[in-house]
Amino acid sequence: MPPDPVTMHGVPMKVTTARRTTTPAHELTTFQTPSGKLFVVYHMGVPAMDADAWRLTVGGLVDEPLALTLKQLRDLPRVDVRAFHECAGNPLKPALPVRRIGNVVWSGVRLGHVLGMAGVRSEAKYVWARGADSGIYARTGTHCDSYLKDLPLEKALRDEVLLATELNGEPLDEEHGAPVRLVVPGYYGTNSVKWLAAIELEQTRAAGFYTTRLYNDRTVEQGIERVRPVWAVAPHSVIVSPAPGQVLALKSQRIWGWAWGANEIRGVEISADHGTSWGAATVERREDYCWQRFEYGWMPPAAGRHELACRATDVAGVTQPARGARNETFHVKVRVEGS
Ligand SMILES: Nc1nc2c(c(=O)[nH]1)N[C@H]1C(S)=C(S)[C@@H](COP(=O)(O)O)O[C@H]1N2
Ligand SMILES: [Mo]
Repeated sequence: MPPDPVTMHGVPMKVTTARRTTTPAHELTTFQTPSGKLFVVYHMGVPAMDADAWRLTVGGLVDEPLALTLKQLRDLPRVDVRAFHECAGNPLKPALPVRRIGNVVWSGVRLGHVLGMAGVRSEAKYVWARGADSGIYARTGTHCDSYLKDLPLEKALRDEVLLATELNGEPLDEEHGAPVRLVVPGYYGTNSVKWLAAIELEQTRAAGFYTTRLYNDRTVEQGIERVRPVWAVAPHSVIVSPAPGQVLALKSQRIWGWAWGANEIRGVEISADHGTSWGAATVERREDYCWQRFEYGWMPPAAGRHELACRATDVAGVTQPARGARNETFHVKVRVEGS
């Protein structure tokens, strides 16, 4: 038997405070976001990982528990997955849009490959993933002995879900989860557990702070409270150009940006009149789990201040709401000069 994963969390913390960085949409000018421009989020700090001592334990409802070294993991078949990466935002204010987004290439081993080696028992329904970080979630003062998340086994077995060791072709750096992190394309970033230490196969959802108190969207439908785990990413879009406050000439302008979601985006619309009318942008097809570029030709009706908005609709027909959600419609204010 591998060691009980809980006892592995003797990993000392190198940094003991949270960090959250955001790159504004108008700086996301390239299809692949350079690692230095990719947002960073951690809730408790950065653990002092020792790559030589690192083991990934795989336990719970499996035929053969594993404890893989980094070398053993690296010797398994390696794949690349290109995907958008989006933070769900402040888990205490789930309706607040933060628009932490990027589009990167992850490389590593399919989680499904390792689960196949361990042999998942038929009773298993969820995969629990634990990071080696521990400490205090400062916003509530809650102490946690690990960052524990879960996802449905069905999603965990999909080809895009990786035990990643590289970001944009370089070894992961410590802030992005070195030596190994989970990556769950199509799901919010919170599920992509960094500094991965243990995988457990279970029948139920995990009873941790980050899976019960935080990261569950609560809505009331016909008087009944519904709780939805913050898993699949809702359709979302941002305008990259023009930038906020940009001064434009009174002539035809190209508006462009990115749209993404768990499902492919089938359309993006632009409004320059506070949502009274919308025009269809052209949208590129999706590759892997990447964001999709959209473009729209806009003729400013007059000089003066204007507000541009964009909203995406996915192939299931779901559209970004006007307000009150983390994926609410994005707006940018510009000024048009000329006669
Ligand atoms: N172990 C661990 N994994 C974590 C977190 C964390 O605090 N601890 N934060 C999550 C959140 S909320 C996000 S949005 C992503 C951010 O990944 P990045 O910093 O590599 O962009 O990591 C996720 N994985
Ligand atoms: Mo996040």
